[in-house]
Amino acid sequence: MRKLAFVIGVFVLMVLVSVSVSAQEATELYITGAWARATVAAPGMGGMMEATAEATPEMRMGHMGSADGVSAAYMMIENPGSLPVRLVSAATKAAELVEIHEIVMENEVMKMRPLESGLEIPAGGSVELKPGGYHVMLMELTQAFVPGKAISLTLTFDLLKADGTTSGTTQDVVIGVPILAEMPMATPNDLVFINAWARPTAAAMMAEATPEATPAMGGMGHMGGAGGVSAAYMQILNRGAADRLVSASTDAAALVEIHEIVMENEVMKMRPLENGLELPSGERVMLKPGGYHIMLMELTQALVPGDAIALTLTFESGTEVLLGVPIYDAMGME
Ligand SMILES: [Cu+2]
Repeated sequence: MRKLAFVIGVFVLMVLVSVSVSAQEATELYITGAWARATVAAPGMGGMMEATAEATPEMRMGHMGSADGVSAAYMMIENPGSLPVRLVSAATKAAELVEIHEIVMENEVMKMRPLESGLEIPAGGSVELKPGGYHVMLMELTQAFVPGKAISLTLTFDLLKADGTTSGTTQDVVIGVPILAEMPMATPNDLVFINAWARPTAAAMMAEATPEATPAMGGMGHMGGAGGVSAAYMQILNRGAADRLVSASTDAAALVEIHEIVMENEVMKMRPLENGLELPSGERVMLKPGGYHIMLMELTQALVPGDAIALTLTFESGTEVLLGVPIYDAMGME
């Protein structure tokens, strides 16, 4: 009898453990207001920015303007989950060296240093990365950071147990980070964009084409480099009043429309949403392959995995959001 109770006990324990693991796998973070500082002036203006006038403390300390260049990325990270997480590292192909930094005062001198154990975001809490504080330091840049462009940034989080110790599991979150010449105005974060991604246009990706990319769909078989088509997907969580996504634009595509896919006489068709995409208050709307999507047509450049595009979303309320959208194939990740 005691042995049976033990076996049942072990079984119950295993079930509990597996439940907690799957709960951790479902960890979802809300990352809003991401941006990175430009290292050059806007196109056409020419030359390097005046480092002293424009750079954030991080960049001045990092010898901005030197040949290899530095920048920093900022954002708000919210953790709506029931367990804490810790941002332990970040990576991007736009920089060889990426560190999570903090800025501290030592003997009245501002210094920045790597966060040895990462940056913890408590359960139900949030942490803001901003100029003069926590930041993702981008060093040994592999490209100029041009205003209006965006970079793809992979954030690696250690999933923690309730007591703050590691669960041994990490989770990568890929975000797009738009590049700005100066710190943006604080914007309301009623709208949260989760898991945004845009389809690569490389030929190798055609095998996984979805309806949006199928030649049968309005003859849009031009997946490929410039002049081709792609689509952006994301989840939009509206924590504010009811609103509508009415338009989108990016310098990566000459023509951008908000589409839906419908069945007409047993034929799948996509068409523009005449009145935009409704975003009911308190709800989450999914843009995904085979459903709502932001159609990118007349591409001005190939969309290469590991890069990102800057997408401006305009809402009926007048809100405008500049969102970085990383280019990668998320098809196998749902
Ligand atoms: Cu479409």
